[in-house]
Amino acid sequence: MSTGHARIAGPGEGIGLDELALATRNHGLPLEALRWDVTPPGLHYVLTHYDIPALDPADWALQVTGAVERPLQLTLADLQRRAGAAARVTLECAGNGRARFEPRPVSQPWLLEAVGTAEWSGTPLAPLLHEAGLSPDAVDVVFTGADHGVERGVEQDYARGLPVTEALRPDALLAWAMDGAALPPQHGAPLRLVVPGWYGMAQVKWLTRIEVLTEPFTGYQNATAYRIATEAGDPGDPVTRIRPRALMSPPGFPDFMTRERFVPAGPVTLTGRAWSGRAPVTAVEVSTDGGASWSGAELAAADPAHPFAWRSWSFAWTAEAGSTDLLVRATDATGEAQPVEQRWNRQGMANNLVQRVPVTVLAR
Ligand SMILES: Nc1nc2c(c(=O)[nH]1)N[C@H]1C(S)=C(S)[C@@H](COP(=O)(O)O)O[C@H]1N2
Ligand SMILES: [Mo]
Repeated sequence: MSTGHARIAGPGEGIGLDELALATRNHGLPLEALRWDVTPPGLHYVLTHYDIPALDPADWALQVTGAVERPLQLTLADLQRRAGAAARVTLECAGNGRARFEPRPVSQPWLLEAVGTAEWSGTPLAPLLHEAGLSPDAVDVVFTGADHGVERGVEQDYARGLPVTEALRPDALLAWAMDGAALPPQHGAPLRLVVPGWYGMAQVKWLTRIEVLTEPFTGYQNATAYRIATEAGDPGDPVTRIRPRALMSPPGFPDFMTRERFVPAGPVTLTGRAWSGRAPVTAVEVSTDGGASWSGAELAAADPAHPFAWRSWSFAWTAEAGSTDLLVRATDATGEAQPVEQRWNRQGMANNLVQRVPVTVLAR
């Protein structure tokens, strides 16, 4: 029986072996890697629902079908002869922050680290849809991957529908390269979709099929999985663009097991990154007293060449011996700041609760 809802962990229930199995397959960004503008290969987070499919680029082809005048079939070589395009984009999984929800929806147990920034390159999507002659009545465009599995009793190919207005954005691209090299298997080789600003679930990997629909797509990943609802049975709202978030590179040095941070007393420059998929980040604030007071951080100027890439921030802190919690929060041009109290939902989606970094400052 499929409910589409994540099971909610019981009071005090620890992370189970099923969640651990997901966590070891789907790794996050080590937060110290926030130091790079573009995440070094291998440190970008990975999220794969089923298995990485076996695809031979030599006999792989992309179908463009559905409500189009001229269905297309293109090999990788066909695609690579088309106009080129590239974009530096910060991707974040919609489940980022799930394991911090109380109670915890049981699924991939991300804390904060399901994020990364890459230079994606390939060819723009819109000209391909126009060449196929998409119907003027088009509503959604469905992107299907070669990976196959079962989720809450529903067997499926991974498929996501995207509103046609988003699919026709000039910056949506079909990417065959990441950071200047062929896509690695875990990131969708030979071809994936990149729609800047949207949470990760929209960035379909191992793409084999693009289908134009004249009505809304009702597949599992749109209608059931990626929803924001608090009540069982409530269809809720779809997960779409990335909410604002700032993260801090944890300062000082960690305890191996607890990850608690130790920082020598004195001047410390706190640094990190901030992003939003909805509107430019307008402010980053830091609290060094556990959230009692907030001060503005220095935010790097927006780079018009990379509107959907994270921006760096820094904050000068004078650390005094003792224990404290460091917090950071971003606000974007919609006016919305990250919440300091959780805004819970059943699927554990889009939890942009502020990061809290407990620190012990060592007297020197
Ligand atoms: N075909 C396919 N595409 C997919 C997924 C998947 O399981 N299958 N996972 C999605 C999710 S939930 C996320 S967060 C991103 C992760 O992209 P990455 O692994 O390249 O970081 O891929 C998306 N694209
Ligand atoms: Mo995701």
